[in-house]
Parts: sequence; C-alpha cells; structure tokens
Amino acid sequence: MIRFVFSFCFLILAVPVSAAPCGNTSAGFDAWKADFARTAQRAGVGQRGLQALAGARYSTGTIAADRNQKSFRYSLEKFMQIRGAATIVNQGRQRKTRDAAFYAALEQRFGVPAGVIIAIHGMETGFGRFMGDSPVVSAIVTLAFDCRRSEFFIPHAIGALKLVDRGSITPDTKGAKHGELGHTQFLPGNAMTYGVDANGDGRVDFYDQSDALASTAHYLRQKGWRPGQPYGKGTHNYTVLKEWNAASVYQESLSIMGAQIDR
Ligand SMILES: [Ca+2]
Repeated sequence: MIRFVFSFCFLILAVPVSAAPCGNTSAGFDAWKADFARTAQRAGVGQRGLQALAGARYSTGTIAADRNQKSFRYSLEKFMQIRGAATIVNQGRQRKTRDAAFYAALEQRFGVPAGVIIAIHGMETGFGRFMGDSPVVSAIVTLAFDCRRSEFFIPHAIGALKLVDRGSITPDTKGAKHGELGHTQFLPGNAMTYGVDANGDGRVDFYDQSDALASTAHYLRQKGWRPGQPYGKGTHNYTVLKEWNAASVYQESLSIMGAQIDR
C-alpha cells in the first residue's frame, strides 16, 4: 500500500501540470499538439520541425493498423516461408555480387557482414520496393498522442521533428503505418540517433540505399556488434540481432539468411 501511494505521487510529479491528455480518438488532437509543441521545443526541435508538428494530421489509417495488430506464433519454418526467405537469399546473393565493393566497405567501417545487412533490407522492404505510403510525421505524432503507447512513441515523434529540422525528411515523407522510414524502416528516433550520411551529400537520407544500409550497420555496431565474430544462434552477435527486431523468429531468420547470403 505504501508503495502504491509512493508510485502514485511520483507519477503526478513526473507529469507536467499543463500536459494535455492523450486520446483514443481524434478528439483533443489539436490541443495536444499545441501542448506537445512546448515539449518539442524544450527538447530542441526548431522552427521547421514545429511547423511540421502544427501541420500533422490525425492518422486514422495508423490507428486502424495499430488496433488490428495481431500477434502470430509461427514456427521458424513457416515464418521464413511467409516472408519469402528463399527469394531474399537468392536476390541477396546477386546484390552482394553486384555491389561487392560497397558491402566490403560497409563491413570494413562498421564490422557488420553483408549478409546481415542484405537480409534486413530484404525483410524490411523487399530491397526498397515497399517503403510505405503513410506520411511519417503525421503517423508518429498520432501514435505519440494515442493513449496506448504514448511513452514509447513520444521520443520517436521528437526524433521525426528533428529529422525535419535537419532536412532528412519533409512533412510529406512517406513511410510505413507506424512511421518507420526508408529502406530498412527505422523508427524516427532511431533514425535520428543512428543515421549516417554514407554517400557524402551532406544529408542523411533513409530513402537513399547507401545512407540507409550504412545507418543500419551503424545501429547494430552501436548496439554491441562484435566485428569478425559469428552471429549464429548462441553467439554474442546473435543477441544483438534482437535489438533490430524483438521477435525471436525474426532474429533467427536473419542469422540463417545472413549466413546463406554470406556463404
Ligand atoms: Ca546522404
């Protein structure tokens, strides 16, 4: 009981008095945005980002997708079949051969072998073929407002607004339903933190393949990837793959496909 009272008090102290409440529908979205603009500003979001926030629309498509998320419990074999693992491996090997110098440079710089990066690229967007059609800023701001997982999405909403500030995305940039962007579907907060300008044009662009794949390798390295070490089940690097996607069938698929591409 004492513990409950303590937690409750802490909760009240932790939430600013002026905070507009989250919502489960579009009602209150504009008032929340106005309040969130102050939070964003305090977090360092600049003028362009704030303008993008003001222009963000409540994304009913995102909320519909979020409410309809089903959790499947596929066997590894079934999961790999559904995700087209054999095709990803075949095409992945061709891609590695075609762009050998690029992937070698990536491994040289970040220590992550081509197979892993190519497997992620194939799994996430079919090598850039399906990068989504939801406006990223509106999607992520809607999820930050939505009561279900506000706390998780608020840092990503701030990240998205900062990406607008930096010119990495615009308010019109499209991604997946939960605001994942570019070739490997980074959530905006991760994009902001781990983005790399690999093609040297002065801009981190997740819709540019070189930038997106270098950012992905950088992310894994920062999450503890050990260069030159194996990444099969039971290894240290295998646990790092979980940082990319928490589903164990996804993690295991990446390690298997990566090894097949790298063979
Ligand atoms: Ca670039």
